[in-house]
Amino acid sequence: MSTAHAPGAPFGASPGASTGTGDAPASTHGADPVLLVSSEGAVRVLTLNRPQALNAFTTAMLGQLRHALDDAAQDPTVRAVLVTGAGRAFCAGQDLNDPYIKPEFADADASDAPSVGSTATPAGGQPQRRPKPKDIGHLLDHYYIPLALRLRSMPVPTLCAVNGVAAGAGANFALGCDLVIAGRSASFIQAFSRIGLVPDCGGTWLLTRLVGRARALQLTLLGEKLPAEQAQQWGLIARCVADEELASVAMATAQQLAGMPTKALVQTREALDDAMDLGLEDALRMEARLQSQLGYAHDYLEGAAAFLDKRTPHFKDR
Ligand code: LHQ
Repeated sequence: MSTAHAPGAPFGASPGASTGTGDAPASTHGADPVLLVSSEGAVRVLTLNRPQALNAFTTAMLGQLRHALDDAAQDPTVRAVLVTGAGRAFCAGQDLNDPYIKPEFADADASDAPSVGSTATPAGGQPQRRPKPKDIGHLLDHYYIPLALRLRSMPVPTLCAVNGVAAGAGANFALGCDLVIAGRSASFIQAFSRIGLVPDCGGTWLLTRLVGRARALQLTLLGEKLPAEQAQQWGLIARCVADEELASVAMATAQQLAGMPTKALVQTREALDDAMDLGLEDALRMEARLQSQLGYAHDYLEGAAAFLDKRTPHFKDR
């Protein structure tokens, strides 16, 4: 796959090898593609590409992201996935302008919904704007839940290079990746409470596990910006690096993951997640069951043999 550089994309993303603007697999028709897809060796790179709106998720982008993850999952040549954003942001969360969720407005007497904006009676007899509410949970059911589950069940390790602000669902999508590396100027904002919503895209599950209840509440209730450096100190993310080093460190880490025993890495992710809900004895038995299975696999036999032979192992299971 092409690795030609696209403007604003930190990795070798090629619009020609990317998805288009519809909720569909790869297409190059129409306007600028909202998701760029490229490969560097066994690393598949997905770049959110709506820099003018800080890469806020539209339904088109959400659909394409899921298709791109499906595609990477099914491609035996892919051994790691790296996600990042074009421009100065990683992702500002759900695009609040997307027609899928943006309330339509009706005149005051056309709805019993609450009015928005000023509560003062407008001068000149103009009717107040009243939103016609929509079921925004529908968007979660149809887009965010499948996306978050797809990400968490990837058969290869996933890494997010957070190149700028990550807000709302954008933050939680990033945190759903196996490893998160952020540039020093990046930040994480649980923006939901600012607009009257609860955390989504896995935020309730992820944040409590990653940083504990007190810090999860601090982040989600106040909706304040958490700088990347503090996010690392809190254990929310793996690493914080200089902005100018982000692309190279993230790619080197993704290449490192791609060269490792994929099946063991993925089963490690699953075991760590499952262990949160297990007692010690059940966790010990789960570990034994997984080792039993992996002990028959090529990668363990190769890894152990390579160690004893004092040579570099060549892993190939997926
Ligand atoms: C945006 C957005 C945006 C559209 C910046 N949408 N345009 C799930 C299901 C259902 C419903 C709702 O939500 C969800 C999940 C969620 O993700 S909810 C949370 C949604 N996200 C937010 O509330 C964050 C909104 N954005 C911000 O607070 C700021 O933009 C941040 C703090 C991210 C960045 O601030 P600045 O660096 O000062 O940039 P800016 O605010 O000037 O934004 C630059 C442009 O991007 C601007 O457009 P303009 O045409 O004026 O240049 C913004 O309107 C646009 N933009 N976020 N989510």
